[in-house]
Amino acid sequence: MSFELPQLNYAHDALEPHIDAKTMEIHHGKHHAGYTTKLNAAISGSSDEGKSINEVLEKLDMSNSALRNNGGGYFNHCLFWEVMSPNGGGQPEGGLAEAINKAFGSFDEFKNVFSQAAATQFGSGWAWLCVHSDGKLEVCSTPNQDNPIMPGIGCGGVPILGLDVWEHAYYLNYQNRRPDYIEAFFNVVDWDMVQANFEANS
Ligand code: MN3
Repeated sequence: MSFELPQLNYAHDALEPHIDAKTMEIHHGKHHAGYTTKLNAAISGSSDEGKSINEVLEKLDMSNSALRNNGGGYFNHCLFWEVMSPNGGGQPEGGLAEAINKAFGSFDEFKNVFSQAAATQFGSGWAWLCVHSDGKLEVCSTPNQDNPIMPGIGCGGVPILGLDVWEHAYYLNYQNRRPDYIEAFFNVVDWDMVQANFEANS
C-alpha cells in the first residue's frame, strides 16, 4: 500500500484572495504530489512499508534525507490543507481557546508569537502550533520539511496547526512579502479543525 495525495476539501480558488488559485494548483498538484511520489519511492521495499506516516516519522532515521524531506513534505502538506477553509478565520472557541489563553495570555498574543515564528524562520520551513499530551500548547518553527514529530527536533508535542513559509507557498501572490501572507493565512484558518486536532492529541 502506498501513500496517496489527499483531495482538497475546497476548490483551488476557494481561499482567494488570501491564497490564490494558481498557487494552490501548483502547490497541491505539483509540490505535494512530488513529495508523495518520492515518499513512496523511498519507502518501497523498506521496513517502513505499510506503516502510517506518523509511525514512519516518529522513528525516522534523520540521516535518511529522502525519507526525511519527502515524508515530512507529505505529512506537513496534508495538515496544511486540512487546517484551511474558505469558511475559516475568526478565533477558536472552547477548550482550544482556553489552552491558548493559558499558554499565551490571549489570542492576539498567540497570533503574534506564531506570526513571529513564521516570519523569522530563515529560508524555507514551517511554523507550528503543537499540543503536548497534557494539553499544553507550544509554538515553534522548523527548517525545510522537518516537523515536531520527528526525533530530536527540539520542539515538542503534535502539530495541530501548520503554516508553510516556503516561497512556493506565497511568492506568486505576495512576492517577498512573507508577513502579508502570514497575516492573510489567519483569514482562512479552520479553527474547528484545529480544535479537533487539539482534542485528538491532548
Ligand atoms: Mn509547500
